[in-house]
Amino acid sequence: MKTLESRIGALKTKFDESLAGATDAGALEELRNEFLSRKRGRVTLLFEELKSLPPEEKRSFGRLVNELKAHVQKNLAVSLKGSIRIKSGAKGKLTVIEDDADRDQVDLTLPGETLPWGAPHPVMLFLEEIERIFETMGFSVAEGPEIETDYYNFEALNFPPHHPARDDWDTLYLGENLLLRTHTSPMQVRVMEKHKPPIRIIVPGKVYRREAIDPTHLPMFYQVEGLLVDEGVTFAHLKGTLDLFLKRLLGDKIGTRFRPSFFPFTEPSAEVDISCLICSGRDQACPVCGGTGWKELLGAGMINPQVLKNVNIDPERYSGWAFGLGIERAAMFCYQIADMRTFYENDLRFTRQFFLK
Ligand code: FA5
Repeated sequence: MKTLESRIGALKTKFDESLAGATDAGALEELRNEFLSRKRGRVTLLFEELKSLPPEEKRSFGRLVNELKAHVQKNLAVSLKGSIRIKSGAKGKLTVIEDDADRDQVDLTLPGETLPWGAPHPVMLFLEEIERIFETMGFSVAEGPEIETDYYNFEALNFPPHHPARDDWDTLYLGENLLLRTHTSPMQVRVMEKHKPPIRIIVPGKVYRREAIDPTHLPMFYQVEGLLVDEGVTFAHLKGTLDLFLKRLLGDKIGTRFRPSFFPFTEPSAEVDISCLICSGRDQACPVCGGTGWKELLGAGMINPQVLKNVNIDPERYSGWAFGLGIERAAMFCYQIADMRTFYENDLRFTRQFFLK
């Protein structure tokens, strides 16, 4: 056993010395053959010897031969991989030793690899534009949780349990009390709970709904909530602000229309339509406006006094308005896209063409 051990030790030393002297890929290949070739390799022959040993020696001898084999393989692999090895010569002169891994060598004269540029998603670019417009009007930007409680999403906004208006805002429930928010309006309550008037804020974010998907409806989309509370605030302020905002966002030619509507948390309530920029009312079969020439873009209204009471703001002294705008819906018109689903198909040919006007 001792002689076998010393033979293996000697072979390892020989291998290490030969490896240190191997200066090119040819020499490394020769070394590999000498030790590992299937017929006459030194390691292969040791395995042959193994067969004739008594069982008790086989185990310990086998382990040593396997260790030697692993040592040879590992060190040969490392040397072959090294793209360029630089050796210090006798007079300290550096020489570059080439091996067969030519493909790994660095050619400094070649142009570098170009990495693809990342860019914000068009919906995000559009959202930033909306934020900029409201910031110039003195609004600040806040964000809120996408997982909401029943209280903030519904109850504090005047939707008691079993209120039929809840049906329009069906969503995924996470347990009994938590749900994926169906609009950004819960943030009206959260903001008014924390801050006393004057309040002037917008809240962008994702919302979720049980929805039949079509060119203007998605089950997950972005909204921006707007909220203004102060003394002496009227519907005229709401109308003027939204009209100015929509013209700045979509251009002066845009037509706006306020239709009476119902939301439990605003009174009076309105839905705001803009003139259809896809067909300008000329296509009876327009997939966006259905030939009416108008498309709903947002819901709005004066904050219901009951909601103000819910957050301990005196409705005799203060009044306010709020609105909730669909971002993808507005972006469709801004970019003249006939189908909202295109935003989320991740087709780079589509997303790459966006830049703001
Ligand atoms: C609301 O969500 C109210 N929270 C808006 C509101 C806020 C009213 C403050 C009063 C005061 P509505 O469900 O209509 O309302 O949605 C608002 C806007 O979101 C719509 O006008 C539309 O632009 C967009 N929207 C609604 N459903 C979808 C959908 N499934 N896919 C894409 N956009 C949608």
